[in-house]
Amino acid sequence: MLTLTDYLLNERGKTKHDVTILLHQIENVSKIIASHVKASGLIDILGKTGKTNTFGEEVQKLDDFANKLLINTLLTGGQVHAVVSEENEKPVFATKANDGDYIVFFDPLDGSSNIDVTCPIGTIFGIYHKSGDILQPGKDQIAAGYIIYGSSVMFVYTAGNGVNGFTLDPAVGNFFLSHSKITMPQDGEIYSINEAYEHTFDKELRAYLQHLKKKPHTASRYVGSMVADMHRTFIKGGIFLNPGNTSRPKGKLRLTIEVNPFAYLTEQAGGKAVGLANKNPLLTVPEHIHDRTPAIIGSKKMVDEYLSFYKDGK
Ligand code: FDP
Repeated sequence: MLTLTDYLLNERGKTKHDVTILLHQIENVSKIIASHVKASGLIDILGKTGKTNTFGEEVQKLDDFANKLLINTLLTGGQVHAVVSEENEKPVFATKANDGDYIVFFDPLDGSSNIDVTCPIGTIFGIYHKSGDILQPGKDQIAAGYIIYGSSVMFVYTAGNGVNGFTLDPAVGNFFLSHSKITMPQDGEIYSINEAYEHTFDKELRAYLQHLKKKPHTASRYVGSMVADMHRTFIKGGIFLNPGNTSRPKGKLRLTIEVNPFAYLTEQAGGKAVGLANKNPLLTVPEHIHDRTPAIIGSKKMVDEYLSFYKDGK
């Protein structure tokens, strides 16, 4: 019975940067968020704040709570130089007294439109060293991960040495190693996309979707919460697509906050991710912290088959 804390301590010293304490702080926050998510149907935290974030999207109370808790914990914990949240227009910096070495990008509660229907939601994070600019390519991530608040709560992360998953035992209050060295199946049978937008996709993607429908055993699954759809993809294999379309040429997902952490985890798990112009999103230097990118992520063979529908892979 190895806890996440045991695991983090065992890993100490094996990587160039020591993010043990920082990951432990994220773990602690995630337990508190998890307890609030579980209670959200019972207490009067459910519902909307009535506010919109800087991008005009509705902010829900639980998002607000998770966001403030993460920001306050990380900025006062002595490990972090700056945080970049999906809910904040600009980075927030630690005071001189609390200044640390790391920059953490996070989405405090991804898939928030699923909160009030009790579907899985999650927290996503990506960690960089402050020696670079705030805007670093995803390949420079030191660690990345997500916490899924579903039928179980799981903490899944990589620090460049494989992907490991820990499941929360709510009675004990500890995450225990349950999914050691997660490997994404090389091929899969599930595609995950919001097909309501099919008429807005390019002809290559529409042809690929028609091809999938003709393949035996192919199934479609779309929760509409990236963490849940990607978690299934890690475990069962498949392909997750949030492509550009005529109304949103760069898609909906944020490069730094959502796509890069999952692209790094996917690479570590033996899968494949492509973004804008079907290139590896981890190589893109972001121009803005809230840049969007198309994201096609999943089992290597499925992503390669998707790419074969594009001339020159574009
Ligand atoms: P949400 O808006 O509910 O927070 O980027 C956010 C996200 O959810 C992802 O988790 C999810 O994959 C995507 O949006 C769903 O987008 P569509 O509703 O356009 O399918």
